[in-house]
Amino acid sequence: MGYETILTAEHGDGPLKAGVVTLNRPTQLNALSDTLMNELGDALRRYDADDGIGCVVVTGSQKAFAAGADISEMAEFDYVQAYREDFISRNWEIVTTVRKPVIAAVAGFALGGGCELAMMCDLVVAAETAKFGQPEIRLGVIPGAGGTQRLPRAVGKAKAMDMVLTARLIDAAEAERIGLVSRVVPAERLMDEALAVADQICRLSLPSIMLAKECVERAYETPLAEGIRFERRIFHSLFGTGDQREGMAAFLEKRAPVFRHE
Ligand code: DAK
Repeated sequence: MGYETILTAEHGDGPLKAGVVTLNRPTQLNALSDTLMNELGDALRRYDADDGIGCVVVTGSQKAFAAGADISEMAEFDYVQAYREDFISRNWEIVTTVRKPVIAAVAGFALGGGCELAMMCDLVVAAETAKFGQPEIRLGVIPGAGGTQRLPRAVGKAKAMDMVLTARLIDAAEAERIGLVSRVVPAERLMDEALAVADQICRLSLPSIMLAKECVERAYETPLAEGIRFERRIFHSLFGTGDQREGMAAFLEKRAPVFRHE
């Protein structure tokens, strides 16, 4: 696509493939510049709209998933500029509007906006080398891409306050223990594991995958009774799909299902 700051590729041998986006500003440790976030948003939108794609993997390098928002771009901001340009909301929030699953494959630093970007994804697969943190307080600001909200929801107040108020970095083992990441693997296996998760998702029924994601997201936005009601309506609606018929018939006939994503 002629991107400057990301690479894109497709992976898989089934009818649905995984889109893979690699953040690619190695000399700045993948600092999340405005251009990078525009390009990431563009790639995610394209994959979300592509009928041949079942989910997306976002990754960085072995040294850094992303070392945060680009400090050199922010250093001279004033309040009016940050507000008028709708800094962060304008392009970062696109990540949260993707309806297909987004998997973060994280090695090395995931700091500030990098940690926040990982938290915007649905599932985080981390290398043993991964380090997560919200060090913005050392720059005289605070997390500005959802960190003060998503972190406590993911790991609870005690750990979130520790990370946000002291800038302490946590390693992959602690991140897994407190619920920030889904799986931890040796660094050399990171992409194999992330792509295996992606392949597994791509082989399932896309409508039920997308609706399952929407239901889990609802858990963050609604009281329990409303969330349960939402889930129940979605569950009922899935009996209108061919994939439900196929999935249950295949189970009873002791064969693999062939989902048509309809
Ligand atoms: N931005 C720009 N450049 C960065 C960068 C970043 N976040 N992180 C690293 N780099 C650059 C370094 O400047 C250096 O460039 P050169 O000097 O080679 O030109 C190169 O990447 C390599 O970095 P180091 O030489 O520092 O490498 P080390 O291995 O020694 O250290 C490190 C790695 C990750 C520990 C260190 O680079 C570091 O501490 N980086 C900054 C981490 C950080 O503070 N991240 C949080 C960024 S702030 C908002 C307000 C605030 C925010 C958002 C919104 N609103 C008002 C809405 C804040 C968001 C953030 O994410």
